[in-house]
Amino acid sequence: MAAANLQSVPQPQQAQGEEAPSAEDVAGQAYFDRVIAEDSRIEPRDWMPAAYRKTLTRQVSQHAHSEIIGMQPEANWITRAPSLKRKAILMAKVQDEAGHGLYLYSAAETLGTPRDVLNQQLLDGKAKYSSIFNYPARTWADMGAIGWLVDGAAIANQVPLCRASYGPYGRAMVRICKEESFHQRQGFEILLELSNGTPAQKQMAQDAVNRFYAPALMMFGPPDDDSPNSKQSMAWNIKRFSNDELRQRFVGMIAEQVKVLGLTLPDPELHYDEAAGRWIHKDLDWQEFKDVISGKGPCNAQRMARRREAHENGTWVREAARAYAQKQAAKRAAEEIGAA
Ligand code: FAQ
Repeated sequence: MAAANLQSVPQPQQAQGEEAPSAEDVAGQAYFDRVIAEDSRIEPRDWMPAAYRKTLTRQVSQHAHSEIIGMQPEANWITRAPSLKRKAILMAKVQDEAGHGLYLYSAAETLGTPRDVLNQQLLDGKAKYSSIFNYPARTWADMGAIGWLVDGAAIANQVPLCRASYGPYGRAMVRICKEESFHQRQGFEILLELSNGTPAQKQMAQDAVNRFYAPALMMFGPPDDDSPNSKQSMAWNIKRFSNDELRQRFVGMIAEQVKVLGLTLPDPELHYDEAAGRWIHKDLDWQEFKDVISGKGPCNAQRMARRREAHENGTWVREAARAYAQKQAAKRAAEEIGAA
């Protein structure tokens, strides 16, 4: 960390009864403020405010949990995909999501909380994951709607996160976004093929879009007025756009793409208001959103039961990996003693 000139740094406000900040904290805060003002990056060994570390740990770990829980609705369809080629593509996509979870847990760990602890928070029902994965995937067309709408919303949200001020998170997002872009295209292609198929196939595609449209718009989070974290996260250059700004971009994008699909969005009010310079879409049911993120969505219980079961079933793998690591460490220690 670059040394800061302490005399030129305004002293942080000290509340009554609180200890005065140390010289290291004062210098650290000054360095942090300068990095953020220069739109540069904070790295794991740099000083950072406790609240910055906390909000990033929250967001990055919630994001990691979403990738892992998000494997379930699609994994359920691998055996039922309509051809070998479709199975292979879907399996690759689900594996990619597992990889995203792993990059994100690694990024979160650099903030100081071990992965086991983060994972336990999920298993205990104390950590959130994206609302969207609490909706069921009922038909094959839902694989198309998830790819097109859910991965599409994920890209709209995550491309700006490639510039997040925390280095490990921003770098993880670069690779994730490349893979998400393949995911979105595979979803679009599934819907396009169904839309050009029999009337029943086209209807199945339309039904899937109808069911996933509003939940996909809710992925961007509550409206700006009701988003407690946005302002500070934007001031810290973690988020680059507000929830509503990103929702706007996304709805504008899909309003055009749906025409190529030959389908419609279930939103008769959807139009671009030239005077206001924004898209007008239907009101979203924010009570439903609150219910879903507080555990009362259609599939919350099922998703968490499946995750806990998978964790239990993986016990022997973790034990074997630990035993192997201990054996390797003992071998290395013996070699070092022998070499001394
Ligand atoms: N679901 O103050 P804000 C994917 C929570 S990955 C659940 O606006 P913030 C890939 C929020 O955490 C999808 N909870 O919060 C894939 C906060 O909780 P708190 C995941 C939500 O953080 C595709 C509270 O509400 N993507 O899809 C949701 O500034 C297919 C107040 O909200 C990410 O995580 C929600 N939708 O903004 C995988 C992206 N929205 O404080 C498999 C990174 C809000 O009580 C298959 N995250 N909450 O703990 C972000 O960009 C932000 O965290 C937001 C929320 C935009 C999600």
